[in-house]
Amino acid sequence: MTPSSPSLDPAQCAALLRQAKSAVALTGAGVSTGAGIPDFRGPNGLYVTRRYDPELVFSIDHFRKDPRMFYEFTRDFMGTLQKVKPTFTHRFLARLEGLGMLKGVVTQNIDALHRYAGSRRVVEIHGSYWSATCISCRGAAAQAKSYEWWEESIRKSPRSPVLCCGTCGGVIKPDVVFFGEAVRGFEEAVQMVEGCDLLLVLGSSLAVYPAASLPQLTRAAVVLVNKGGVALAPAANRFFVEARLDDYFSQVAERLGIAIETA
Ligand code: CNA
Repeated sequence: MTPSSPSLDPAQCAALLRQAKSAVALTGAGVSTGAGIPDFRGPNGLYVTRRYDPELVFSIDHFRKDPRMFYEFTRDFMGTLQKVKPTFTHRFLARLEGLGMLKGVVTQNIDALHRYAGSRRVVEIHGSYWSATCISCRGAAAQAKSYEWWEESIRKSPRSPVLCCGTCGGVIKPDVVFFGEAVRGFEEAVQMVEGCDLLLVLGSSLAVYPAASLPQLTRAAVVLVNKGGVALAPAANRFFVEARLDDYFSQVAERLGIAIETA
């Protein structure tokens, strides 16, 4: 990952977690690949397979002109999401929070798997499919609150998968943050990171701003666990661990004596 920078073995990570009073996790797409959801920049990521072009799919300008590509992506994505379960790492983070060892999770992910795993304080800075709004009248699409709703609604209208507002006929857009839109809950995310005494940065290339700026806001220990490169310069408080998340955190959990039920 960053060869010249220090790493941290699972026992050392467990020791940091034991000492921490206000640990926080910042997660990216890599935390969900173990559940079968491709990331953007890993070997099966959208930037590599090019099945969908993420910059078009998640472009707000393109969506306003023609939302069909986004809806085709959403139909496939919902098909995948219905089958997935939170990974070991999602469940481990929820358990840490339950034990009072983690203050909460800031996530760039839109898959809501932290919620499914039982995490209570989750700041989804790139939004999620949990709610949706009409781009014309700004009315909330009240029923949009589960993968099942999206999957079923799109399946019911196979000829034109684009969902429209019951009030004005405008296009419904999930409250996922697109390229060109402002992130959500960023103030809370900044407060959490500034107030933490340990930051876990998990499964993120840190290529997307402003999320990528968060680890720079703290002098507390920052443990980055990722397969592949991370765009953060080495520093005395930063530990770079090149590992698969579920493998690494199952060892950390073992050192902490925390048993996580298998899904
Ligand atoms: P990214 O840029 O794709 O980085 C993910 C990183 O995780 C890559 O460096 C991978 O090599 C690494 N990785 C993949 N699997 C593992 C694993 N099992 N263990 C350790 N490391 C692994 O994604 P970021 O989150 O950094 O980029 C932010 C984008 C991606 C946000 O806008 C997200 O909304 C968007 N995204 C989200 C999802 C999701 O919700 N699951 C999926 C794909 C993209």
